[in-house]
Amino acid sequence: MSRAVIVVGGGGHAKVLIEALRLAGVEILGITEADPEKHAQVVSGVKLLGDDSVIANYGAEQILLVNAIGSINLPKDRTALFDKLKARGYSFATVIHPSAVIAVDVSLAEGSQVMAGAVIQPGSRVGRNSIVNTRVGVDHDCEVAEHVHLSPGVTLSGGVHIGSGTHIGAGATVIQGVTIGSNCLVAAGAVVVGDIPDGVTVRGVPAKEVSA
Ligand code: JB2
Repeated sequence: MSRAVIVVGGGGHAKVLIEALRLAGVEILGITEADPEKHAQVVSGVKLLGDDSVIANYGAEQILLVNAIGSINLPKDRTALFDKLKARGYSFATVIHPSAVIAVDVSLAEGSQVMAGAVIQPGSRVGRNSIVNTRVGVDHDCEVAEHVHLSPGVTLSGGVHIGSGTHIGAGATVIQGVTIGSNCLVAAGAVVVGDIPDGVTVRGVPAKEVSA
């Protein structure tokens, strides 16, 4: 990765990303943060530059952005931030922790983030702005769409498809060949053994739909 980056968001996910960026030898110019009360802080040794208006001080060809808005539910804020800054002409860095094990033919789209200890097996693809978080296993021939969050410890068996905007909670397991639609929420620890339509929330072992 050639260009220096600005990390957008100064919370817990920012710390995880900064660690991966540092180990990958990426220059970090600073963090932008929406909460003005945090502007005097330093996060993992990186200074906060101010709010997102600071980004306009840098040309889109000068820097790359890193989306540090995580999610514990549907990643709507993360998605909106990505779309807003893309519309302004900026590009996002793809962040890969050096300890991740990624097969040579795996496709990682713009702004995807692969954290420490993750394993992505041959034939799999990860879409734009998606997070493959700490110790996630993505087995062979999986399709993870854009704006998806695979929380720490998630296991996708072979041939699993995950639709855009879906959040898979920590430690959840999805068995071989299952398709989960867009904007779904899979609760932490769930075991998904059958397909899930768009917009559905499931929890439990085996995972069952949660009525709204
Ligand atoms: O539009 C924004 C914006 N919206 C929220 N622009 C900028 N620059 N910053 C924004 N923020 C800031 O992102 C919030 O003010 C907050 O400081 C930060 C989000 O940090 P927080 O600690 O609330 O969560 P997180 O997104 O870093 O991490 C969540 O998701 C991760 C995947 C947490 O739930 C983590 O525990 C989780 N591992």
